[in-house]
Amino acid sequence: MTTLVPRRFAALAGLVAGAFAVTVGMLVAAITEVVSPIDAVGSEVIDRAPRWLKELAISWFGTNDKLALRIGIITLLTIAAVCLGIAAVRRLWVGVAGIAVFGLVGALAAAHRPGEAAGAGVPSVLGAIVGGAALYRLVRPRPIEIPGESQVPLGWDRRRFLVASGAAAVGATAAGGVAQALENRRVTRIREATRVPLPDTVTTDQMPEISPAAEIFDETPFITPNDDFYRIDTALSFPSVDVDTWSFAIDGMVDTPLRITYADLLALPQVERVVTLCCVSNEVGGNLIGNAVWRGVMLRDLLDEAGVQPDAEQVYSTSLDGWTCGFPVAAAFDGRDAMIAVGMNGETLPLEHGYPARLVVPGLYGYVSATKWLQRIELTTWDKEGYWVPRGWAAEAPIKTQSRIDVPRAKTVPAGKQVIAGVAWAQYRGIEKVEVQIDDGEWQLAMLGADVSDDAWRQWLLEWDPTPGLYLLKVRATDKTGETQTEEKARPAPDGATGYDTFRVKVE
Ligand SMILES: Nc1nc2c(c(=O)[nH]1)N[C@H]1C(S)=C(S)[C@@H](COP(=O)(O)O)O[C@H]1N2
Ligand SMILES: [Mo]
Repeated sequence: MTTLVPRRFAALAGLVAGAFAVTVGMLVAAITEVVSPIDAVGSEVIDRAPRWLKELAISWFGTNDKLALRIGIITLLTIAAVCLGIAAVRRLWVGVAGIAVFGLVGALAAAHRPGEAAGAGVPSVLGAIVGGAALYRLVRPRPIEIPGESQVPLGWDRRRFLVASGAAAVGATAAGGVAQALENRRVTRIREATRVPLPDTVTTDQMPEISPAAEIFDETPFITPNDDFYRIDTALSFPSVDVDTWSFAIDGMVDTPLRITYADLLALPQVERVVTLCCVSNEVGGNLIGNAVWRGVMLRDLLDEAGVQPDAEQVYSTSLDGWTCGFPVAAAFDGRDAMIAVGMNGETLPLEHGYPARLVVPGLYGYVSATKWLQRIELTTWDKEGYWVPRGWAAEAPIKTQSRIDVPRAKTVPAGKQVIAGVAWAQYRGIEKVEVQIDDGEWQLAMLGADVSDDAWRQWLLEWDPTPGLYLLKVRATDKTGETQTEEKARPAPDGATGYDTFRVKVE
């Protein structure tokens, strides 16, 4: 005869065992420097998510979408662990098998990640074994001991249960803490390396002259500081890089495949260019856009050295974490300054933005061109598809002419002299003019900030002296080909949002 663990304690047992499984998996992964089980599953979710879900995640959570994903996974695991704990009371094998299934999913996900070997599945397997053992230990039915005639049957021993679960909880917390500390140490190690300044070897060839006249209002600085620069990528953890061993290849349909180390890259002639980078997921009026001075090597120089074969159609690049994208070979040779960047705004390229090297191609959305943590540049045909293409995004994606209202920012402003201001961009074509419409009035020409580069955005400003009332502000830009941005509203997918940015403001 046996006595069963009460339900709420069973739930606790499931929770503790689940936590133990996950944290031991994380710890083993951190020690062996392979992808953590949670990140592996998270990355698989990202890779498999349909387009509408990705769009929804970005529109709900913006650049916090990864945090939201982690919280989502942990919530699901918590619910599953509680259910497995309760189920294990009546059928112990259900609980243990459930943990095994989660372990298997984690192991398969980890082994499937680009750049990870089959051994990356080991942490999940070990975690599942430890978690399964903990669950077994906690909810295993015990024979009832009847020590003395006059005493109640002991059976399930609450005190013993609480001590065991307490110990498991402490173990899980310790494993999780050490795992996190090791991961932090790994990232700190790479960040330290990014603090090494780049050699002072930029050629003065077309150095960007950023005249003060580019800055005609303060709210949106012409150059976006690195810390404020938007970050979009599929990476849940940063790839491990060591510039002493890192190199990238230029190969595929070339005469001479190249392998270029960090030292090689820094020894090549360095240039600087002001280029505004923009995400295709940027909504009209959105902030997934930033302007920086990129420093690096002209891509065409390296491609010339490799000798691109005439049949090559696509410059297809891969990152250290297995992300891919591609753009037409023509874009590397049509005169635009596509570059392999190693520096950003006077600093070594930050880890978030692709250290040690990334691609920057003026006039193309990031998802087809701007590979961070560069690993390989392959010359190939359009048969190969970049990461986002099979996920419903266009294969070719030139940046659309757009403009944004940044001032006024508040919904209510006092009457009197002030400005309406913002930025406009049409990378590689350049901005010709910006016009503002107030309610149904005439389109008025805005004043433009200095034209630093056709590849960079331009600030614009219109003086305004409103009396109290409600106003609807609209902006539109015209690029140097004479084309005015379309008023037609389109969602970001498949190749970039369109429509006029508007702002409704109350003047008091
Ligand atoms: N390795 C890698 N590079 C990547 C991506 C990615 O997911 N992984 N995302 C691209 C996208 S969609 C954009 S918009 C830009 C954003 O660059 P940033 O994060 O430096 O602003 O990086 C591109 N490069
Ligand atoms: Mo993007």
